[in-house]
This record gives sequence, C-alpha cells and structure tokens, in this order.
Amino acid sequence: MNVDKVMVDLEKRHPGEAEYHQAVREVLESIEEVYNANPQFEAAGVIDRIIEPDRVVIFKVPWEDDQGKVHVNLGYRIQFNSVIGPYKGGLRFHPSVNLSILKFLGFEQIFKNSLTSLPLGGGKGGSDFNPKGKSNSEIMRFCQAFMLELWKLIGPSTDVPAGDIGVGTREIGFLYGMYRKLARENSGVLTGKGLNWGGSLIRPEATGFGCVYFAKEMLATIGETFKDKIVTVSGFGNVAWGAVQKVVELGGKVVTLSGPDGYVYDPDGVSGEKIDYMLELRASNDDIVKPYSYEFEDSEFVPNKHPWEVKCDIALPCATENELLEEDARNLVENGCICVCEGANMPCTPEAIELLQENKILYAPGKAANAGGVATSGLEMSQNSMKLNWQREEVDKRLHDIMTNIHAACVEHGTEPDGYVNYVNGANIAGFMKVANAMLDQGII
Ligand code: NDP
Ligand code: 2IT
Repeated sequence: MNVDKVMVDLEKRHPGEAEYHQAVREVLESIEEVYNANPQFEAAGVIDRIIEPDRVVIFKVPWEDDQGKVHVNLGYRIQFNSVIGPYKGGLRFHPSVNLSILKFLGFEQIFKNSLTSLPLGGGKGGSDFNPKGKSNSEIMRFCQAFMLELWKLIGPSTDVPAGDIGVGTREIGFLYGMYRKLARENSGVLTGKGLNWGGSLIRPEATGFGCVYFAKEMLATIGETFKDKIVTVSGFGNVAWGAVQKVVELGGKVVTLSGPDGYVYDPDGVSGEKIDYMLELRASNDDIVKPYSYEFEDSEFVPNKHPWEVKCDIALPCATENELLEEDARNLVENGCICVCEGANMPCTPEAIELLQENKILYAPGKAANAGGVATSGLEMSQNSMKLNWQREEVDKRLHDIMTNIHAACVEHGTEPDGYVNYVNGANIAGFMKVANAMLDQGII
C-alpha cells in the first residue's frame, strides 16, 4: 500500500469530502508499516474494502413545525463495517451534518469499537436538522419522521444507533418510541435509553468519565495525576459534562467551558452547582455558553476565542471536530501543558497533532480516549439481551477496565524507541489489526 496513491484515488472518487479524507489518511499513515509487513492484507484487498462504507442510505425527512409550515431535512445512515459485530454508532443532529462528516465519524467508529474489545461494528448517522430553538413537539415530530425511514435499516443484531451531538436521552426517547411501534418489538435497539425503559446506569456520563480514566492512565506513565492540575475543557454538552465531573472527583480544577461563540473562563473552577448548571444550559434552547458568566460572577465570557489560550496542565477538547488548531497547540505547548486527551471526535487538526507530538506532549486521539461512550452502549446492549440491569458500580468498573485495556493496547502498539507513546499509531494499529484479521477470516464480502 502506498498511502498517497490510495488517497489520490479516494479523493477522486469522493471529491470534496475533506473530513472523511482527513480521517482515512490518519489511519493509513499509522498502519502503513504493519500493513505492508503482512502481504495477506493487500492480497485480500483489505484497504480498498475498509475505506468504503458497506452502504450509505440518504433519505428525506419531512416534518411540520408548530405553525404548520412543512420542512424537509436530510437523514443519513452510514453502515461502514460489520465484520466484528452489528453496525454501531451515534446519530448527530446538527446543521453542519453532511456526508463527509458522517463518513469520517463512521470510519473512526470501526477502529474505536474494535478497541473496546466488544463485538461492535462501525456506523454513524444523523441529519442536518437543527434542534436549537425547536419546541419539544417539533423535536418529537422530527424524530418520529426520521425513524419512519430509519427503522427499516436497524435492529438489535443489525445496526444499533445511539446519541451524538444534538441527540441525547430526549431524542433517543422519541426515536425509540417510534421504532418500537413500527417494529413491534422491545429488544432495545438504540442505546442511551432512559433508565426506566432499558437504559444503562453510567451511559450518560460514560464518554466523559472514560476520557478522564484514559487521561489518568496517560498521566501515570509520567508519574503524574489529576490532583491540583488546571484543566481546560471545550464544549458544554454531554461529553464535557461527564469529563468535568470526573476531573473534579480526581482533584483537578476545570477552568473553561466553551460554545461555538467563545469560551467561559472560571478561575475558581467548575464544580458542584456549576456542573448542575451545565445541564440547564444544555437543556435551554440557547446556543451559547455565555449565560454561565452571568450566573457565576467571577467567571468571564471570552467571545470568538478558543479556550486553548488559557494556561493549563491538561486539555480536554470535548466539543467537535477540528476545534483545536495549530496555533492552539502552540499556545498549549508554550503554556506548559503536559497532556491533551480528546473527548470529542477528531477535535485536533493534523497540524496540531504534529506539533503536540513533536513536543512530546502526551496526546490521545478520540478513537481511543472517547471509546467509553460506545463501550457503555455495548454494556447497555448486553444488559438488554440478558433482560437485567447492572448496578452503577458494576458498569463503572467495566468502563474503567475497558479504558485501562485500551490504554495498554495503545502503549503496546505505539511506544517509540525513545519511550514516547504515539497514541495515534497505537490506537490505529490495535484497532485495525483486529478488524483486518476478521476480514481475512470471513472472505471477500
Ligand atoms: P452535545 O450536543 O451534548 O454537545 C456538543 C457541544 O459542543 C455543545 O455544547 C455544542 O454547542 C458545542 N459545540 C458545537 N460546535 C462547537 C464549536 N465549534 N466550538 C465549541 N463548541 C461547540 O454533544 P456531545 O457532548 O455528545 O458530543 C461532543 C463531541 O463528543 C462530538 O465530537 C461527539 O462526536 C463526541 N462523542 C460523543 C459521544 C457520546 O456518547 N455522546 C461519544 C464519543 C464521542 P452548540 O450545541 O451550541 O452547538
Ligand atoms: O462517537 C461515538 O462514539 C458516539 N457518539 C457514541 C456511539 C454509541 O453507539 O454509543
């Protein structure tokens, strides 16, 4: 395999899908050496088969707003790879959603899900629907219209969607209700369900908790902990919320949160009632994080800037893709940051990653560090199959063990001769090998 050649072909076949190209290139560059050392992969066309989704389904979603006006959004489901288990991955509702973004997310999900050690394939879906400013009834009607198409594609052993940006327990509820009615069964397809109807304890916190468990393992490799560390976090959604809780529990101080319009700096630290307030912010129909600075006097809102200019020991990007740029990485390096651990999917640009790695900063990609969310979705599926619910401690322990094992796999496959752990290579190689070997076992399909 020659990475540049594969990429030229891919870009020709799918022009303009920048995020998808970015995600594929990163994986190919990491695995090039092991791939070429195993000629059986090339003989079975593994790369050509793994970089294209099994299928992409695009459908229209017509729905009526509260004034009776008809709107049409696009709905998508990308079923990328199911060699190690049913397609599994979230649904994103955000106006920026397009084919490129969902293909990058679906592609990353293959390797992330492989790393969890659970039998989960990779997929992703969503819509360019914007939940901001919509009434509860509008959200419900949209979710029902979306499921009217999606239900034909999914099933507990076929494809199991979950949440992502703009899709939380409320949306999963409306989606699940419609699925259950159409499919006439209650086997739990969709994860992130409410606790009274098949959901798992810890699932809401899992991505953020898992990210901090992963960072804890990274810090331990250099004899460090979260205790008394200054932590910058971006986003103020589900992942940020879970991460902030766990950082505080481990003795760190979170000094930023962010939205698309800027960030909040809170020198006293986000904790206690301020974490609860994050839930209110998320539930409100405002698309801004600014109200936090009105609510808590000592904090300040910094418009149109990224939180990465604030001096910190640890940075946890938990908002969205390509939100930590080269200049942000430079700020982090110059300010003495020791660890960047991704709660979001692909938040650091390739240039930012290069700079962090050149400076030997501990850096973990989302496909390893945020795998706790989908792993706990897998645990929700197990509980649904067994028709029982595990206690909080049991789910949390399994999540912790999974994150520790993913960290160990990254160290095993990513340690460089000078001892620096290249977590990008480690995660990509460990995730890829399992999927590629399963593809060999199952023939050309
Ligand atoms: P949420 O919708 O709960 O929150 C997303 C947050 O990011 C919102 O606060 C959103 O604000 C903010 N945001 C969006 N764009 C920007 C931007 N350009 N700059 C700063 N903030 C921004 O989503 P999640 O917390 O679930 O998802 C966050 C990230 O984590 C995504 O990359 C997602 O793919 C990833 N992830 C999620 C998992 C999950 O289980 N939920 C699992 C693994 C990864 P606003 O709404 O105003 O746009
Ligand atoms: O990016 C992700 O891993 C998720 N949004 C969670 C997917 C899931 O199926 O729980």
